[in-house]
Amino acid sequence: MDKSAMRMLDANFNRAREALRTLEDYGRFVLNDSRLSGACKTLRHELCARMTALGAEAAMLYRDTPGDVGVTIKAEDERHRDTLENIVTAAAKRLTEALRVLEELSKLQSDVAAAEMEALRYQSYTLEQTILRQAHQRNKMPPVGLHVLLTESLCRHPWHETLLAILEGGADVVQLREKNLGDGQLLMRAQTVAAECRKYGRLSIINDRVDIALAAGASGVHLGQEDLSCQQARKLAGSELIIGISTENFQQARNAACDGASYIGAGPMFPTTTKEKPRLMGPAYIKELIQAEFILPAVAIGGITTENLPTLMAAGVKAIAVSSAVISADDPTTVCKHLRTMLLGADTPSAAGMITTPRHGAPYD
Ligand code: TZP
Ligand code: MG
Repeated sequence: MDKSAMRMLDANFNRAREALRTLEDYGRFVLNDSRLSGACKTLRHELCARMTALGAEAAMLYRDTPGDVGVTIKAEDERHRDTLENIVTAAAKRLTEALRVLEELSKLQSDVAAAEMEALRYQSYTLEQTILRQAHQRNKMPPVGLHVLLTESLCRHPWHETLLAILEGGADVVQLREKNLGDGQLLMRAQTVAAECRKYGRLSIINDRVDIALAAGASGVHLGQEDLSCQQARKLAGSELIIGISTENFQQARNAACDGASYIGAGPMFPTTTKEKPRLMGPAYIKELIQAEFILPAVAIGGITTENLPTLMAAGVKAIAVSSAVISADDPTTVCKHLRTMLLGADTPSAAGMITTPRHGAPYD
């Protein structure tokens, strides 16, 4: 390789390594995901080994930063990033771009060297997808708040009246949970829930049915372990729809995060008659998630009332999902306000808290 090729080799090796370090630290400090962080580290070490074989040490001798005409060329947005996720997106792009250049340069040495670099590039695409999928979902569901599950048969008052009562009471999220409605009726109900939630600036989630959630224009879908998998739901729904996954243990929570979930349900916390054949998990499970600083918002569910909520709060719980204690009550508005005040010290959601921050500027450089 001549001097110019060596300078390109040196610059792109640095780019790829620095980008990998950024991704590695995001996996480590933000996602708390040792597998992802470890995968970045392995890729970084493999890259270093390939580069040694290509003579990268010698390439460094040709480095001339003061004489580099590219140093002063800056894209408009390059110095500004709004979110950690924008930083990570830019790093992932930088990595794949740099690996492509290194692959091209490797062709000057041998077919084998180029094929090896190509293999690293493909690995980096998968890594990029896994990290960005998690990064993108991270801020979809506020980590604090009251979810109310709405099921007509459990309502003390007519369902629509109950819906308005819980919205008046400050529910941050309404989850429509109807197991026995025909598809047409379910869609109409979902459309009403989505529309009323939108008026109040709250989120609407449809239990079990990604198709109905999409058709109704709801904010999201909630799926159990026996429903359509999170991966399949993401394929159908794309990245925008909120996907919540019910989990009973840490492994299920970790899988949900990797598969593109936006939040997880954790429970049942306490005995409940709302869910059929519940397997009681108790507060210990959500405590484990909180202590591990789990990447996604965890919503405690199952038999939660104003009486037992303090036990969960003592474990650090910040988001709860409640059905019968609210919708079977004579005055759902008051129960919602009470739960919300206990949880957050305020009984009305601030609209600002519910809206995800818009992402300004192209996250590339
Ligand atoms: N998943 C775990 S417990 C539960 C679901 C759907 C039921 C929650 O309802 P309730 O009435 O608040 O116990
Ligand atoms: Mg289900």
